[in-house]
Amino acid sequence: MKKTFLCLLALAAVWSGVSAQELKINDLDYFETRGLNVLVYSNRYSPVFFDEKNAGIEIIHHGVRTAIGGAVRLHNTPEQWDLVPEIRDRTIDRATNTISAVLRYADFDFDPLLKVTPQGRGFLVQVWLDKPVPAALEGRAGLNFEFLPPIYWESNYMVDGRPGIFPRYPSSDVYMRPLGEKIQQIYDHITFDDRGHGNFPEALPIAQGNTFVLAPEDPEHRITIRSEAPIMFFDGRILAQNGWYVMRSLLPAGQTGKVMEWYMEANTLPEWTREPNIGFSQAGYTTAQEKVSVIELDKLDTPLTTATLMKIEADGSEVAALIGPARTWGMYLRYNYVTFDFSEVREPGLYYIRYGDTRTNAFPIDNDVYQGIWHTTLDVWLPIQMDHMTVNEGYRIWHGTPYKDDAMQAPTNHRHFDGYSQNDSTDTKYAPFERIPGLGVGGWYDAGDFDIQTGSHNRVVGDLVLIWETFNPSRDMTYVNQKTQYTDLHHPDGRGDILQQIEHGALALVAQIENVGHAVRGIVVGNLHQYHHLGDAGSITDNLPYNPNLAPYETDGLSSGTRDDRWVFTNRNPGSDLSTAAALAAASRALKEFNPDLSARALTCALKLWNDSQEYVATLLAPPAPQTGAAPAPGRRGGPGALVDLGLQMWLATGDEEFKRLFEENLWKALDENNVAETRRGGNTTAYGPLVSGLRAYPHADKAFRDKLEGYARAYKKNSDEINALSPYGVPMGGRGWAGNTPISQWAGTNYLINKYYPGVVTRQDVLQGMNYLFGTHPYSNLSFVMAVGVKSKNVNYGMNRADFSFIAGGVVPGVLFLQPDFYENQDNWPFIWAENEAIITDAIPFIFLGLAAEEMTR
Ligand SMILES: [Ca+2]
Ligand SMILES: [Ca+2]
Repeated sequence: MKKTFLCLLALAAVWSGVSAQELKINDLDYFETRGLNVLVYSNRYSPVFFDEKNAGIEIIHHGVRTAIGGAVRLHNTPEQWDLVPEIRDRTIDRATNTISAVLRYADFDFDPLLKVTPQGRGFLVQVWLDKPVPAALEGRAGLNFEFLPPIYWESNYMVDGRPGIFPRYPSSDVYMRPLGEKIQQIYDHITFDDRGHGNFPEALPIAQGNTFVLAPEDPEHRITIRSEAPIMFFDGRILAQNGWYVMRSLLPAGQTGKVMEWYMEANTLPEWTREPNIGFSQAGYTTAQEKVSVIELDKLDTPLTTATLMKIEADGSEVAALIGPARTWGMYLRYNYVTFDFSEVREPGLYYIRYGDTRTNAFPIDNDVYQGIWHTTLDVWLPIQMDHMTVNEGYRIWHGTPYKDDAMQAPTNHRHFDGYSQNDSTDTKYAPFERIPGLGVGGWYDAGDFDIQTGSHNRVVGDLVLIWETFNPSRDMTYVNQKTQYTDLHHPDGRGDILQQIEHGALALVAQIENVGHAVRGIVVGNLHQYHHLGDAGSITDNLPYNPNLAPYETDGLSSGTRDDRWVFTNRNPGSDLSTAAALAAASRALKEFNPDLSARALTCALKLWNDSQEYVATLLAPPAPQTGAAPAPGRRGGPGALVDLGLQMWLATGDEEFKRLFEENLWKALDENNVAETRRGGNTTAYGPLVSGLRAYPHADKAFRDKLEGYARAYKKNSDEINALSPYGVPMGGRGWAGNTPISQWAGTNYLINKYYPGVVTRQDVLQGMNYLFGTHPYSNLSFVMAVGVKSKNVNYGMNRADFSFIAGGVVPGVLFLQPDFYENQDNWPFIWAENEAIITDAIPFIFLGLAAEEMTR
């Protein structure tokens, strides 16, 4: 075996004569050659979600990120919540063309050094140790690399010359080990439900050898790995559907120095350039609107000087409608951009764009392209997310009624795995694990993980009321029955769907205040083996309240001995109380006639939260403490901004002048404190939240208020323009940690409100530009980010049906995720990257608003 290995090394030395293929560290500190990038810890593991499959040594192969997770790992097939190394140190050494990283597993005092150095046509990955592998990690610590399964589906591999087929679906072997041998997962949570057997599964390799070639038949994706230590091939999907293909070699016991070396070689196509990505709106354009395609080019591609808009007639014949200049925009991150303006084409019809040999799919130009553009999101996506409901569509049940056993008090001093925690107090009258009654009502999944996040619910209810009060949409395509907990799609019931959704959100929030006494952080499953649920949420729990007098898995038909009821994280947060009060005050207005009883209860709850918060409000109103170098007092965190929306919503709900004063005084303070267009970080809506509140007050305000607000609207427009000019897309790009579609929708929606009251300040185009972006004028691809809306949209999203590589129509995905140092990505063959593909409720509602705005503006 060793002899073969040496021969192959000699062969590699011959190939290495092709110097054009050599990887070099570029200005952005990653290895680059034409068609190939190797990133060494440019991206790190998440401190909250751990292994997001965005960290380690990563390979961008012909423009697509196909391999990740190059690291010393402790498992054959690491799951999201298995221990991840910290990165203690990362060194770029240009003199030796080496990037190295010191990894650390603190639990084992284990600090392997990883070194990556180009050699010949490939690169070496080495593991160096000061001390031998700790005894507890012998046979556990290994050099791993993970490969994206769909890239290698329908192709083969070769291990030491023997062929094999990449498994399209996982069915390789596993074996069970006693639980005592399990390396703890994050915070001692556990992903595997052992049903009381005290064991856990571990994957066995599919193949093993010293030379492993992925896809020998496919020059675009062929990768060769050679190692003196055997390389094992595992299918990570056997334990977790979001697992990747794993290549792994175990580190030897009892050795120090260079203990492992892989030679890796990713084949590159000669003179490869990435196919142009012609960005345009998959929803099409109105005849009068601005129409600019943004064409994303490989930086080595020679830009063409023209592009063509082709018109397609009913008989299939084609004619050039416009040959226009492809104007240089320039470099943005890793690509070069040109734009093609075809605004002058106003004749309704079907068109496509041709740029060199690349052509887009056909799309419409017509005056009604935005009419009803929001219907799928309201009619299909949002009702499917309804918690505490059976949701039916035609012949299909999307899910049964989930969480009939909601919910129990979370234990004290508990650190949960999804960002929740409970301190040493419950802040309620309930004991840990005691049932809190009345919570099995209302709310929405959020969204891939089925929890009730109160903060998101506040925003959704507030945004739905904004939609109701701005556009008054009476659309009724959904049957909702709260009494029988049954929702039926495409089944009008004589009641407006927006109001039914506001009611559904208000029911969940009111239930918290009435039964807990204040707003809670959220309601979520307590066991990690429940949390990663895929499919119908109606089966996450047994829907029977927990009964400690029964044994686990035993039931008397009314209760159960399995402690699977969701937990309520109840620590009181006055900032959260205020935003819940604002949402409930807003809901009380919208529901006044629709559901008078719930409307009154919502207002009572809002006033209770307000009255309970006076001490906290005083800290918000106090002048800022002089800077002492210490962290700001926690009470100041929200600043006056926390009172703006609260004051507005309470004023509009009660007519009380006290609230009007509270709103106005804090509005100007908040607008002065915040750079109102500071949206580029993505997800930060508080900065322009006060401006939206100000605009909402416009119809109720006097001339002095309106004139003063106009100044801030102008400042917002100026700042937005500066941010938007940073990219060729003309929108506030974000996307660090979580992709940026929500702030882009909100920015465009805010522009609608400004245009409505101050038409000279922003144009209609500032609204429609948000639509152009969401519908395909964006980096990476030109698919619509609104599932099933537009001619071509994304094929997968991170929803309840993600394991089926499917989507839920009308959902809006987060969009392009920024990966350090220069790569925007939105995978469409792999739904599991949530920061790109998880359609969430707080993204859907701003899109409905924007859709109604575009519909009205172009009617
Ligand atoms: Ca209805
Ligand atoms: Ca239960």
